Amino acid sequence: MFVDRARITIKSGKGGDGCVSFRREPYVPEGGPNGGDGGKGGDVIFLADKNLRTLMDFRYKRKYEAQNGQNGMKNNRYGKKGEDLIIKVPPGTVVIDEETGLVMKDLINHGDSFVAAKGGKGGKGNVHFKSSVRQAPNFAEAGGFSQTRNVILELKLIADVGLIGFPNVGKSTLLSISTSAKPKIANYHFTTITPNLGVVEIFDTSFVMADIPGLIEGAHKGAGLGLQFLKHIERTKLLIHVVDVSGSEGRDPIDDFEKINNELSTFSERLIKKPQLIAANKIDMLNGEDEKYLSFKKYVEDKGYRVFPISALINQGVNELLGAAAAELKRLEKESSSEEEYEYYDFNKEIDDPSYRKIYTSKEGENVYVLEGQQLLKIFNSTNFNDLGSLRYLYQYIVKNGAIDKLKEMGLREGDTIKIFDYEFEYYDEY
Ligand SMILES: Nc1nc2c(ncn2[C@@H]2O[C@H](COP(=O)(O)OP(=O)(O)OP(=O)(O)O)[C@@H](O)[C@H]2O)c(=O)[nH]1
Ligand SMILES: [Mg+2]
Repeated sequence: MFVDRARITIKSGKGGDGCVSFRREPYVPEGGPNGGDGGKGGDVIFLADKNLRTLMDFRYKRKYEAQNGQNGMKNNRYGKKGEDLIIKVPPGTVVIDEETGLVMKDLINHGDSFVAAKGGKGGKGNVHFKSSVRQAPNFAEAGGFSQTRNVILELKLIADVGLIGFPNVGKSTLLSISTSAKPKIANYHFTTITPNLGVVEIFDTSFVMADIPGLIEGAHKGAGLGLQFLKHIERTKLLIHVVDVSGSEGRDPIDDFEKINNELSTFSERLIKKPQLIAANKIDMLNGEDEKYLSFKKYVEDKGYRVFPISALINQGVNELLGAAAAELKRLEKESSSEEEYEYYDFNKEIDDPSYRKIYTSKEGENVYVLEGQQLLKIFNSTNFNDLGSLRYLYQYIVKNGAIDKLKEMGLREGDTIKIFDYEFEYYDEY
């Protein structure tokens, strides 16, 4: 089975919490703080591995979690770092953030990798919060959050040349005669239901050729098997458009040619702009009706394409076609490095410490301001509300981030209420 799309959920590890602890020594009544830091949570990393060819595994396992960081411990011991989770995917896999629909990374080559979900930072132990005025910090920092996201994996075959055409025109036959690939060949439509790849070796060079299921009218809308495979050929550099020029199924070659190109251009602008060589196949079946071929050839050449009369069955004309393909690839290589034009996910927008959202509400003439935010929640969760030092740390964080200034701009006055999650306090200037 060939699986070319999967949806999975990934979750990075939460950071370990910092520890609150104090030295306990005989004859030392008030030992200093010695709570160690929590370990960082593990990252979720995608890695392209050439030993994989499909996304099949992702059908059966859909949840992927990296390890949490261990909490800090007393005696200044660090919590262990959570282990990263490395998810191997075949080269050619595009990783898409489901929520935004944006491409996070295009893992083209073996060894390409990236971090798709960052592990939370380890929280600082209370040993870090000791100061001249705060000898016994009764709080520590909570570990950073884990990140959960749904990602879509899309595998696009990476071939240099794509074979396209109606069903039964001889695409697989051409692949089998040109490479060591052994695709199924039979005299009915949709013999090929998943793409096949083969390596063509010609002269002193080689290239990868992909045979995809036959296209039919409406393929761009999903008719036949077309749609899911059109995107595979988006990545090829060159197309070989195979046409049954003998019209053995009662269709007209010119009409076939136009219909397929029409599907390509409706699917994407880039696809129709790809260079095409035309393989006029099954010439062994012309039975003297050469003008059928000749009128096709003239029509197509007038449109600026090069035509190669071949018989894939009896291996006639195939070398000329493949030689031309190799030469065309060389030329294209010099011309450009065709990078995919995706809109990429912006990792910089992913703010580790989001500033607060400030929601202004008015209740019975009294103003209530609400502070929110991931980082704030983290500090809030670490706060020991019975400890003045801990409260002060929370408050300093708010001031340091300019939240009080912003609220003042919004009209914050003495006596107004500031709400932080389920905690409310009255604001006084001297804080
Ligand atoms: N006479 C003749 N028959 C051919 C030639 N090439 C392919 N065929 C026959 O055409 C039929 C279809 O060939 P395939 O290679 O399976 O065609 P395909 O384009 O891969 O078809 P789908 O996978 O269904 O899209 C088979 O019976 C082949 O033997 C040729 O050059 N001459
Ligand atoms: Mg086939």
